[in-house]
Amino acid sequence: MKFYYHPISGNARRVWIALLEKQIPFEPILIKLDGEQFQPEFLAINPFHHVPVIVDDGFEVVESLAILDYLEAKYPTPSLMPQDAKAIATVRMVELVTINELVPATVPILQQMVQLPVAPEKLEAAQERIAKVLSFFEEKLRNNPYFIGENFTLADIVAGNASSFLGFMGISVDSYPKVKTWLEQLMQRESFVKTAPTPEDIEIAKPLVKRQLEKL
Ligand SMILES: N[C@@H](CCC(=O)N[C@@H](CS)C(=O)NCC(=O)O)C(=O)O
Repeated sequence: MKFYYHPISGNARRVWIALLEKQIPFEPILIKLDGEQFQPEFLAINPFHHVPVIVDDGFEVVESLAILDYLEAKYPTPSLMPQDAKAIATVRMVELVTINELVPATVPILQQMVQLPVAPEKLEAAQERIAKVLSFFEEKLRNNPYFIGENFTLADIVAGNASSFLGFMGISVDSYPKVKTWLEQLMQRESFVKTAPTPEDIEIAKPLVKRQLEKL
């Protein structure tokens, strides 16, 4: 299994964590995202020039959520996806709320961090949107260690990965005690520790991130 990634890519990290949790042997291939993603060989695999991609026995999969589903179907043990209807819906809700609400809400905050001009109303709206997501997570976690009770699932990978960067953006989760405890526990998992971007990764990626944020 070939895994195309970049250490600063949150989308790639979801897949990386799942590969480690499932103990699937893989060959990591770093795509530098400094233009390397536009090389014809990579565009032939992913015309959208994004990481992550996996190539398993010649079968190419793009889009992180599709990759997670593929890994779950092909390597079902340990399971990262429940079977029960309500639990499936909860995992999907948490995944999609993360991708469609939380991640876009962080854009103005990141833009400000890299010194791009951002209107104050945009920053305020972003803070409100993030607070709404955190309240949603708080409610869904109830008093459980994970979104699906005692079971660590794709919901924890996707939401945990995105939420783990909030502190870096100066956003505290202290007002959300269940989210705070959940996140603290996740950060201790080997898969999260091993895949966390290092300060050097972040430093090297800053100009790349700035260039991406300028386009948004
Ligand atoms: N929806 C895609 C998004 C992938 C994505 O945006 N990847 C970024 C890194 S986080 C990337 O490769 N950017 C380089 C580019 O767009 O040229 C997924 O979930 O896999």
